[in-house]
Amino acid sequence: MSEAAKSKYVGSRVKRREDPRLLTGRGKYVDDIKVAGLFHIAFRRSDYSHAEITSIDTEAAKASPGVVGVFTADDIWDEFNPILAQSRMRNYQPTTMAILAKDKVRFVGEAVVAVVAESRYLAEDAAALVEIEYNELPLVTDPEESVKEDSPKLHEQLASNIIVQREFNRGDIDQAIFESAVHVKERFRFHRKTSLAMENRTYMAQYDGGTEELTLHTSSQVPGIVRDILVDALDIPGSHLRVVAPDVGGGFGGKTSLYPEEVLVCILAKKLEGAVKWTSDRIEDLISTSQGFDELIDAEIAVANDGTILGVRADVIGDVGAYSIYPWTAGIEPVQVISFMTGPYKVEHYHGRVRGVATSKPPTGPYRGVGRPVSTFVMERLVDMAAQKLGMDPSEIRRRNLVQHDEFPYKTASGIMWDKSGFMEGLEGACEAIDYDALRSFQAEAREQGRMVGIGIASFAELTGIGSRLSASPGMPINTGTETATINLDSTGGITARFGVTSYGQGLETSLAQVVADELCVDIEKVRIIQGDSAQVSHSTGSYASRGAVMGAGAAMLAGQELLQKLKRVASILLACEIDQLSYEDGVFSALTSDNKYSLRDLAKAYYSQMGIIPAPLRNDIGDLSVTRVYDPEWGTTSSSTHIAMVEIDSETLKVDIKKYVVAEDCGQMLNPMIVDGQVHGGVAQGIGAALFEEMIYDEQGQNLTASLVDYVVPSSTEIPRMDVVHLDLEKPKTLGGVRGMGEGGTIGAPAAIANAVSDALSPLGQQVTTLPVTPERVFRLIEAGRQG
Ligand code: MCN
Ligand code: SMO
Repeated sequence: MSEAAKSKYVGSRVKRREDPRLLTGRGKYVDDIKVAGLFHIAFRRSDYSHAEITSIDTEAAKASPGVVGVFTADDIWDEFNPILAQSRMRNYQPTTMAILAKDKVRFVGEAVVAVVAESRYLAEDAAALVEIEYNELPLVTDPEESVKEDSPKLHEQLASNIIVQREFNRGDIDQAIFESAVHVKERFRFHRKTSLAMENRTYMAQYDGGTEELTLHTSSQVPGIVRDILVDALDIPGSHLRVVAPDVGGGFGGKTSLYPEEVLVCILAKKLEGAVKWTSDRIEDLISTSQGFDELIDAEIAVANDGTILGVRADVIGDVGAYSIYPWTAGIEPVQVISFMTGPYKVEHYHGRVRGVATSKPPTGPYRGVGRPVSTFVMERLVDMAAQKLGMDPSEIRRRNLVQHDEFPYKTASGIMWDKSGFMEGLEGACEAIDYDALRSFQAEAREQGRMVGIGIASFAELTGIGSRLSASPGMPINTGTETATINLDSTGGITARFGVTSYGQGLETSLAQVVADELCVDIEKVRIIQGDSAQVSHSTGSYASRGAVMGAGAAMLAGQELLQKLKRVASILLACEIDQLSYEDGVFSALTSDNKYSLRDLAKAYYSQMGIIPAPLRNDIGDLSVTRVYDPEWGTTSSSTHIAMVEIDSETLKVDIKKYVVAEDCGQMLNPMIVDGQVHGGVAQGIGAALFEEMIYDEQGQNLTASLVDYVVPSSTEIPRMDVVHLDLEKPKTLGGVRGMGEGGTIGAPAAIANAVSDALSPLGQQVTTLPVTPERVFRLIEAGRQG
């Protein structure tokens, strides 16, 4: 909220304006768009994880009813420029994105042949008739094997399977360990996940041969990024390529990358001079959308007698799958694990190393939290294990190590700058809200009765709203540092605000309307928000990395303030008074010197249509009643939070029941507290999934054993507890409006809090959770080990 504007909406629990539309089936998703003469794609995908393609026979498919074309890599090879995610990371080895597999397949589910037909049914029937012969190659499915020098290579042109490497070094970790009173060393594993948006990926491209315009409708979180790369890939000017993300049914990171199918619909629409669509079915989605996490972490912590953390070491192997995703690269997930490993704590000595290794699985990419759910899991487990050895309460060891008030800005061992945020207040706030001491007494009593009750704390910090001084991945091919907002008053008095940041469930359509309405002092119903259309803004990227609120609100404030200045100039002419003699309230200008009034509608009419009223030179000077502004928060800002969970493990079923859950968080100025609550609830729900249920399982052949929602288990409402969310009202950051991002935080804290709670419940048995998800089977094994050991 800029100082000039009154905050009528910002900070209020405004109901989401998109919900009536989305909840009553009136949303318009890509798959809902009706186009005459639309062609449909069905894919033949690879059944093998690593194989040469020795022959493809498409004759029978071509002859099948309704088929308009059957395409292999060779058929489209000349239609696009190679797509390569670049990075400045040392030792990074780029891999070219295959649109259709050429000569070789590298994971089960990789698209090999595209069949285009008059209906999806006919396309599927024909795709079944395609004959592909493969020559199987050595397996590259185990990351620990794949990392070895003598392992078979997935990409023959590369030096090794290690396609990403990075290291951070501060101080002397060996010395810190040597000097420590307590040293904990453990191997952790966080298994692979999928983003699992409700709406599967879906793309529809239309080519108009007359105007040479290409329009892509895509279920993307980042239509601006998609537009920019397609311009390069297809050699088509941006003016002739429109990329639209209409309603999008969730993304959670899985829709932040460019996908082969997205490029392919464009190539085929051009080739066939028509409209071509592909909508993923659930199986395709589970085997081909970028997946999350999947790291193996050897980690150590060195702690002094008084609980001070002396040093941390982490050696990470990330199983990044077969290719680098565009534009983030395969570094996006595993590199963040070591970048954020030391969390919100003061750690003087740190050594972090990561190797992202290629395996025959779908690429990993951003998934809500990106790296930080994993780093937080590891760090928070280490802290708890050290506390246990010291006989110190988990809350106390955190209290002693969190960056304190007067220590901000604090530079972490990996070079991240934490600006002032409520690290301590989060811990204290969560402890207070859950009545921590009472909970510990309750636990002690329950333990006496032989019940497995555990309490887990997780504190973390994240960087949100990052601007031009930081990129999600160093040296990425696409600039993702700024965002644009255009606000205009049209000749009927209509107010339209256009944004590059996109909405796909997280509520920006409402929260940005709140900001615009406040800046222009108008009723929120009067503000129309347009997002997700590359033709509406010159540059956009989209919403990811919890930046939508910071970027969008910042750009809206700048544009809104400037537009108001323009409107004041017009009003002062219309009301024949000086600007400082104007009063402006609820969309109506009045002169302090007379009874005259001008509503925005009358003002717009007068300005645009009643030519005699405004002198021409002034009109030429003021121009359109429209302002476009770009916001760049440069380094972004820190958000922080503490989660506390209490769980009880059922001794019969081994179900982990979450009895209590509290989140205390600092996201600066909330645009909409109801949306923030919802984001925390949803984020924690996904974190609970990651902690207890969700795992993408591949066998050693690289076959996905969880390619349906029967096998890939997500939590339902009955597994998600009631939660208390405490919003800390503290000093605001320097971002415009004092906003910090928060859309991912729930997912960052929950796996760690639950892993700590389950470990605490099992501590009488001397067991620690080191693998997530800690499914009932893993709980069983831990209990068995405890009973035997
Ligand atoms: N918000 C607010 N006040 C703040 C911060 C945020 O009111 N101080 C509101 C925002 O206005 C927005 C929401 O909370 O409506 C999230 O804002 P922000 O943290 O800026 O995150 P983004 O808008 O960039 O959204 C992306 C983020 C990410 S990275 C993932 S992944 C994710 C998430 O949000 N995917 C989601 N939340 C999701 N929620 C839904 N329903 N669906 C997804 O796919
Ligand atoms: S994983 Mo979120 O889209 O940055």
